[in-house]
Formats: sequence, structure tokens, C-alpha cells
Amino acid sequence: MATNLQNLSTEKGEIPSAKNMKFGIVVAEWNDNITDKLLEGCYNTLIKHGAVEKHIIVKRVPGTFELTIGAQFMAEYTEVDAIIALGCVIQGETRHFDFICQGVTQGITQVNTSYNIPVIFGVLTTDNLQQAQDRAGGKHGNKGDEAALTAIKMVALQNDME
Ligand code: DLZ
Repeated sequence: MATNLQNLSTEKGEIPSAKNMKFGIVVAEWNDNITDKLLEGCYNTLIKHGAVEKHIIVKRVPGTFELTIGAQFMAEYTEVDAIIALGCVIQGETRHFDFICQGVTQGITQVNTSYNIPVIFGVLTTDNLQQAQDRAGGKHGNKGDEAALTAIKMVALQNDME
């Protein structure tokens, strides 16, 4: 491909400074042994990249299903530049898993488009506890860190395009 993409985007992988960015984190209490770790990773990553404590709001909701309305409250009542939704749904014996996953996926997507603000999907949907542990500071890293980096990149993109 001869196309010159140089002026079309920021460097791939480059993490912008989060110094002047404001974040809202909504975190589910269900499976809090996992979601607390996602929160820790997310929060520390935002700070590591320059965000300041007073610009990070953390609010808890009962379960992953409530992340949608929690994110909507955050978009409606605060001045944040991005929202990060953290939760963990673990497959059980009933179809509850499917309904929660479907509900939160559609819900978060809808908040993204309704408010013109990035809402990051930091929800683990796993077959078992071990898979969740592996992704919350275990052998597959911490999805909370990844959610924070995604939020920073999306705020930078929005700032760039406004
Ligand atoms: C009810 C329920 C179940 C069975 N499993 C989970 C789960 O694995 N992870 C999670 O975050 N929440 C779960 N919940 C709670 C729902 O998200 C929600 O809080 C309730 O259905 C009330 O709306």
C-alpha cells in the first residue's frame, strides 16, 4: 500500500497524557474480589499516565447489570470526559449470565451514542472464577489497566477532533 497514513492519526500505541482529563469509574459490587482488582488496576493506570486524583470519580453499583444506569448518571450529573464501566459476570447454571451480558453490552453502547462521551466496556465475562482471576491481575494481565488506557486514548481522540 502506497497510501501515506502519517497525518491521519496519532502514532499507533502512543499513550497521550491524561493530565487534564477527568474520568468517572463505575464499578460493580458483584464478584468484588475481582472488580476491586480491576478498579485498582484502572485507577493506578490513570494516575500513572498523569490523571490527578481529584479528577477521578469512583461510584459503585450493585451488579454489572446496573453499570448502564450508573454510567448514565455519571454522564448526566458529572463533568467527566470519559466513563469506565468495570464488572465481572461469571457463568452460572442458569441463563442469567446471558441476560446480564446482553443487557450491559447494549446498555453501555447506548450511553456511548446518547451522550457523545466515551464509555469504556471493562466487563469480564468468563466461564469460571479462574478465568476472571487470570484477567484481573493474573497471567493475562489486568483488564482494568486496559480499560484505563482505552479511556485516555478516546478522550485524546475526542479532544483532537473537536
Ligand atoms: C444476579 C446476578 C448473577 C446471577 N450473577 C452476577 C454476576 O456474575 N456478576 C454481576 O456483576 N452481577 C450478577 N448478578 C447481579 C445483576 O448484575 C444485577 O445486580 C441484578 O440482576 C439486579 O438487577
